[in-house]
Amino acid sequence: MINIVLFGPPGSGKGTQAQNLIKKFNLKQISTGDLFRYNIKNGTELGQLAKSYIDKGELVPDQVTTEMLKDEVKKPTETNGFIFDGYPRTANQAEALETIVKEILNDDISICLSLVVDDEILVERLLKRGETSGRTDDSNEDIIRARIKEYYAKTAEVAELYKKQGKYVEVNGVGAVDEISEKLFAEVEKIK
Ligand code: B4P
Repeated sequence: MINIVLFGPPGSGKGTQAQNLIKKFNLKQISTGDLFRYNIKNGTELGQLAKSYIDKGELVPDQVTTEMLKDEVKKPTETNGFIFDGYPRTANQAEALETIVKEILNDDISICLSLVVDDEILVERLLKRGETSGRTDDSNEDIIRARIKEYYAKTAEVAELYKKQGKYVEVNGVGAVDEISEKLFAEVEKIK
């Protein structure tokens, strides 16, 4: 199996690149952001809780996020592996993911692909998406900047963990979507 952690700041293109990676390698994507948005849309208890954090640009508490992810990994599926998109975002989530992948899939994380994009480009991309997406967390520059700040405060440390394991690969996330995908494909081919 190929189990990919797709990593990077908000708006770095994780969701966009996950779409190309799943097609290329026949993987299943699990996006915690998408799962939260699905729950918010359907007015579930989990959605209401998540919304109160997402609307402020904060991370949803680890325990809630990890339980939701675990339920998704447990669902039976025919796949060559998983793309974890937007998870882990804290050191605690990274440890939890290791256990989940070992206990449920009897496997390991293969690689952490990290998309590197300058902060000002992130703000520009997210404001542009906010014009059409209806996403409350993309509607205002202060919330976008809060998300980027939260990323540096809590999420950047996840990179250290994968670096120690020799699984961390940085890819420039600026440029045409397909060109970035080709660079990601090449990194996955190396570990296949
Ligand atoms: P996510 O849904 O994960 O969203 P994201 O970080 O905003 O986006 P992503 O990096 O996937 O960017 P995308 O491809 O869409 O998280 C939303 C919120 O949910 C978080 O802030 C947090 O509150 C909560 N959450 C999620 N996971 C959590 C967790 N594990 N723990 C706690 N809380 C969690 O691209 C962005 C834009 O850029 C798009 O408009 C796209 O078209 C554009 N773009 C992409 N690639 C481009 C390129 N190469 N050139 C130009 N534009 C590009």
